[in-house]
Parts: sequence; structure tokens; C-alpha cells
Amino acid sequence: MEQLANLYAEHIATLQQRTKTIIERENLDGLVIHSGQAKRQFLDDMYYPFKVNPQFKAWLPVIDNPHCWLVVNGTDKPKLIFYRPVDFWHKVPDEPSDFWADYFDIQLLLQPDQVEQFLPYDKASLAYIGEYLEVAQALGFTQMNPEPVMNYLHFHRAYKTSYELTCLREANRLAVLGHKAARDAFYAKESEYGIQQAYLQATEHMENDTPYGNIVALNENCAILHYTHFERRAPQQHVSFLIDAGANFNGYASDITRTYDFARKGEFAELIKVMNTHQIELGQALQPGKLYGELHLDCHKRVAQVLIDFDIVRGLSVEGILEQGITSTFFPHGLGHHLGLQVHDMGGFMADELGTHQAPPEGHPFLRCTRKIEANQVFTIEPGLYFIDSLLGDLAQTDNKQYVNWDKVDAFKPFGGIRIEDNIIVHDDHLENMTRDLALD
Ligand SMILES: [Mn+2]
Repeated sequence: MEQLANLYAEHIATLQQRTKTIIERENLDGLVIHSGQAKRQFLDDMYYPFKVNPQFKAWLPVIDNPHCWLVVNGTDKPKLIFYRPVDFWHKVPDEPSDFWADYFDIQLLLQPDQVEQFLPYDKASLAYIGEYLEVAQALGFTQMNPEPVMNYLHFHRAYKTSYELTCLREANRLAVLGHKAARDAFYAKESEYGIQQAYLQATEHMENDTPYGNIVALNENCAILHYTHFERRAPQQHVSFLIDAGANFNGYASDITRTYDFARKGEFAELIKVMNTHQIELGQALQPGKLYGELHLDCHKRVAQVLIDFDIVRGLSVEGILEQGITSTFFPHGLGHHLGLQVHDMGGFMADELGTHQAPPEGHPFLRCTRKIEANQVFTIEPGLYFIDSLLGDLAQTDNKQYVNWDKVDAFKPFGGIRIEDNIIVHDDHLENMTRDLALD
């Protein structure tokens, strides 16, 4: 990981530059970024898993330590107030000595409530960036998460530094190890729970380390978009498998989906093959200057063609299917989103750094990205095609019922559905499909 250390200087310089620009524009002296606090469960002495403020982990790969603070102004060396209590109950974080430590003036904080002595006295021109507004208020902050600052940071976070791209490649590498182990566990007829264990072991992740709850679905469960149940017993028969699972590296996420047919032959296997081709082609269409929303509409066109080719919808042309909105029954989610410190990285709807909202096209409320595609952005591309009982039921209540080949739908229902998802970097002159580059078919 020597490469990471070499790239980190430029990463910090970029964040410093962004900070300098926005605080000058907003007449601020600096930003104070709070890593967060552990949340306690109601009437209990147990804590929820800690999830760090993404604006904090943008600066350094410390993702498991609450009560840390950053004081930055874009000019001075960033100050890190690093929480390191005396505690014989828990493992205390080591004193920072990693590659990133040299880039901060580090002060160790023994108790959360002693932070005041490390913060600048006059807070009138400082903005608090974090979740705990009452803590900020008690400390004397009057400006908390000012919208122009947040919009600016979110917008620019879409442009990844070389350090961040390296982290995202590594997050892909880890996830692909998990996906291959999960695929093998599927063909070995494991349960959803068993497949999940194989995934976690291969990625060396604990369940709370993954950037989102893994979706591990067998058979008709593949039709449940966010299925996170993990049935403990294997089904009588394995027919299909959908896994949507990522990994975390230095706080950066991967987000990868694959769908398998157990028999590797038959019409569902064919359907996977065709969707896989569309997924690859949609990924190749991520050209700088285009709007991401155009790709989403292109995907609906492709899904309409698939519905015709597989005789699922009859008596309508591609245009007719789109006009009637029938593709949304089979492909009800967005084509994809920005990826980075968060799985659904911020800034997907922003037309500019002021945060001007660019709404999704009419009839596509679930699309998470409408932004102009540019170099150094990272996207997921995840077309899907599902046989979802409730949505098919809704469709059967409309005049469009006549166009659906219900026998075909019934034949596909036991397989649930298909989603295929890669993570792609847009470069100036080429695209980099991080997921396919790792030989995940
Ligand atoms: Mn995704």
C-alpha cells in the first residue's frame, strides 16, 4: 500500500483547496468536522454499530472512532483531535502512526467532554459539520452544516482523487473475492445464510463492516429488491441466485451485483446472458458530457426489447411498451448512482456546485442520479429485470394486462429476477470497469 501513501499528499491538497474556496466564499474561518458519537440503544447500555460522518472519513481512513474532530481552513495544516481514552473495557485505538498521520497536527483527546479546550475559542466564523447539533450548540457553534458549504462539498466529492480511485479499486478487489466465494457456495447448494458466511469470510469483513446490508437471495427471493433475510435452511431446490454485496476499504465502498442460474441452461439462463450484454453496453455508454438520466432511459428501451424478445409482452412495439410505462413493472429502480465514501454517494442530483436540483425524468422517481457524466466520477450501472408479485398485480389491474403473456411470467416467477451491477470509473479518454477488470463474469 505504498502507492496509497504516495497519492495521499495530492488527496489532502485537493481537500484543502476545496475547503479554502468554500470558506472564503462563505466568509468563514474554517470548518470543524465531527466524526460522530456512538448511539445508545433505548433503555440499554448497548450501542448501535458506529457509522462515521462521511465528511470526516473524506479526510482520513479513520472509520471506527467516535468523538474525533478535524479543524480545517484550507491553509494551515489540518488539526486532528483524536479520541483515545483510557479504557480497560474496550480496545483503545492506537496512537496514529499510519501513512496519513504526518498530514495532521494531532492532539489526543482523553474524554469526549474535554474537546472544548482543543477547539478555537471564537466559533462565530466556524461551521460545524456533523450530526450532533446539540453538542455543537453547547460548544458555542452558531453555524451548523450550512447549506452552501454542504452543497459545495457534496458536489465536488463526485470528482475522485487518485487516492480515492485506488481505494475504490481495492474495495472492488475485496468484494470480488466475496462474490466468487458466494457463487461457489451457491453451486454447493448452501443456504442464503451459508452463502453470506462464505462471502464475509472471503472478504474478511464482519457484518457491520460491509458498506450496506448484503442482499443474498435464492430463487423467488431474487424478486425482493432489498432482500436481507438470510434464510438459515437451504431450499429444496436451487434454481437462481442474486447477490448484491460490497466491501469497504479505508471507508470507500464497492457495490456489486450478480445473478446466477443453477442449471446454467434454459430460458432464465438466456435472460441473464442478454441482461449481462445490456449491462456491459450501458457501462460502455458512460461518456463524459452525457447526462446519466439518458442512460437510464436507454436502459428502459433495452428492457422493453427484452420483454418482446422473450415473449413476456406481446402486441406492442418498444415505443408502445415505453408509452404504457410497462417496463417500470419489470425494472422498477434506477440504473445506478455515484459511488464513493457512501454507497449512494452524495451529489447525484446536482446540476452545479450551488446544489441546483436536477430532478429525475417524469415517471422515474427512483433514479438516484441525473448528473452530467464527467471524468473522475465513479458510477454503478445496475440494470434489472424482475417478476415482482405486487407490481405484476398492479399491472393486472390496468388495461395493459392484455399485453402480458402471463404463462411466461408464471414460468419465470420461481427465478425471481435479475440484477447485474459493476463499478465504473470515467476517465478523460477511457472507461475503467473496476469490477470486470477483476475477472468477475
Ligand atoms: Mn447499487
